[in-house]
Amino acid sequence: MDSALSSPPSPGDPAGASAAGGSIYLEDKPQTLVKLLVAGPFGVGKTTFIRSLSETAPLHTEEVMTQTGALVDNLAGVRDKTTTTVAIDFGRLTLPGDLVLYMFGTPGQRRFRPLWQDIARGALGALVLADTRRLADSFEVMDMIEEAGLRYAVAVNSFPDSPSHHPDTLRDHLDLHPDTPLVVCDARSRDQSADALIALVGHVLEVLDQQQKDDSTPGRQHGRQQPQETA
Ligand SMILES: Nc1nc2c(ncn2[C@@H]2O[C@H](COP(=O)(O)OP(=O)(O)OP(=O)(O)O)[C@@H](O)[C@H]2O)c(=O)[nH]1
Ligand SMILES: [Mg+2]
Repeated sequence: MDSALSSPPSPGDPAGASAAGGSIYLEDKPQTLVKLLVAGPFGVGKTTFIRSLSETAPLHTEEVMTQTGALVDNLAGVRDKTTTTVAIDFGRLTLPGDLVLYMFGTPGQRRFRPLWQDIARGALGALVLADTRRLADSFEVMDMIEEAGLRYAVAVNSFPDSPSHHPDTLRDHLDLHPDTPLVVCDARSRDQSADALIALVGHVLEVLDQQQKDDSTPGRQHGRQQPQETA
């Protein structure tokens, strides 16, 4: 597993499939299927991220935005945006080592909580996208993820006019647990997006590994939160 995580999938050829042009069918061999969420506030780059990484033509549910939406969604930093995702994004990425990641892009606003809870079922972890121009906008989704007991990593997307901060400052602002991975990425870059997702997968697998070790320790209590099912 480590080897799969230490070498990001080659752009355009993760495990033999080309981005957005690969076979929609998985190879006929044992593979580990993992469901992950890509979550974050309005306009932070969720659709872009999944589009950059998916080896099959990603599913998107983009619709033209209306004036009404401006009343509820913060348009700061995304003034030129003309469409928004009205349901989910979905994409797939196969990593070397027969690990198949299913990515579900979900809105981060709390008003979508019922939808969010359905999509989150069975997920192993979540990648939270954040923008330094409006870091606090990611808090709602981080809260929902924590309430759902999911492990997560944070990817700070680089937009041209986003202020850059030292990672320690970002961690402080986001109030991250020391173990929670934080990466900076440009969601339009396949390599950088892959690195962000791999940071999440590495974190989730480490946690699961530790939990398995703890569970096999004689006399250990099982009262804490259990790992999520895989898809
Ligand atoms: N410079 C830069 N632009 C980005 C990045 N990620 C996304 N964008 C741009 O930001 C805009 C919004 O990106 P989307 O992928 O639509 O964001 P989203 O989170 O899916 O938006 P909603 O579904 O409406 O919540 C698009 O014009 C992207 O090209 C990034 O990392 N860097
Ligand atoms: Mg979107």
